[in-house]
Amino acid sequence: MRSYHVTTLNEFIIKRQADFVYAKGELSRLLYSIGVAAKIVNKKVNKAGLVDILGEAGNVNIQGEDQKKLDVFADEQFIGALESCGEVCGIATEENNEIVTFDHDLSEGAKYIVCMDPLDGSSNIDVNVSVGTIFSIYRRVTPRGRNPELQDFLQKGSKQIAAGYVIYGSSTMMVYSTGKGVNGFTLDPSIGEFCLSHPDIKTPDFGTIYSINEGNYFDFPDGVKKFIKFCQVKDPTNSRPYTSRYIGSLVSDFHRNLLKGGIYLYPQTAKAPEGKLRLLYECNPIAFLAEQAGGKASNGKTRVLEIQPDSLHQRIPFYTGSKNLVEKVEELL
Ligand code: AHM
Ligand code: MG
Repeated sequence: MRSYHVTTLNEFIIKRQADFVYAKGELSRLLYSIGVAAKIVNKKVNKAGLVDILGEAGNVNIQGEDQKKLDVFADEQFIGALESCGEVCGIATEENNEIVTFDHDLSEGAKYIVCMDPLDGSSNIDVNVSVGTIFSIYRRVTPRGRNPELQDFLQKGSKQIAAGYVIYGSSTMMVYSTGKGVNGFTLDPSIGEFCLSHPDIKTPDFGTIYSINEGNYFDFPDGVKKFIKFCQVKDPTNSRPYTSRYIGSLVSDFHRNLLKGGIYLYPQTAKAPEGKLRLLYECNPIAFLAEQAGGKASNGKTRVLEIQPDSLHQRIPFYTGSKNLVEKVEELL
């Protein structure tokens, strides 16, 4: 008789705890809480297409409760989960202008802070396109036992302890790294568990997909325009190895390119002179995963993980994915 065993996210987190000599389970509990909140958000995202039937966001539903916009709902879920897990002393999210600090007894002495985009690409929900949650975990730098400060959040990406994303797609996945490779878990809805489906993800060194909003072409720096032409022109063997794919949902575009090999580009534009994507909770965690999978992430000049942040919602130009393509963009820029 054959026996099948799936490794659940929770089992995996606990097994991996042993990789860290003095680990006391704090990070494990934190990651576990993110997994639980992700399942709750997933349930809500899956029902998003029913809002026209059950009531629009901003309206009052049949039970008399206010319907919340999904990004606000996701923000509240993750903040609530991280606050009650007791391992986090504060969080910065796309939905909050300032840092949110947890100053009750439970979080007293917690050593981690989290930066998060609770529901990235949420403008795509109306048309049933995959969206995602992106998270980044740091150890605080100010002393424990009091409220965290801005400087705890303005750390270089290279200081991340862990980072990951959840993709709410044709299936829901959580992909994360604690700095020892990248692993992906697919949610099995029948048992309500994330199961290890993509162990030790490595991205191809030579990618062929490029993902960029070409509608902004005339605003792009010359180097990016040259890069697009480089991808479009046939090579000496008269074939065209590169192909363009752009969903407009960072987690989905990055996830596809991570598995298949490619580059995601969001340069500065006239509308977004600093770039569009946020360093703390979009670029840094994605860059951490890209590097852990053998890829690269750059702002065109500098390794993303080496950039010293100066504000919570700072934006940067962002190029990430397979080595051959990120190096090519850097060369042309
Ligand atoms: P958001 O944080 O407001 O959702 O914006 C981020 C999203 C990314 O997911 C996506 O890659 C990018 O914005 C798409 O931007 P554009 O529509 O300009 O191509
Ligand atoms: Mg976002």
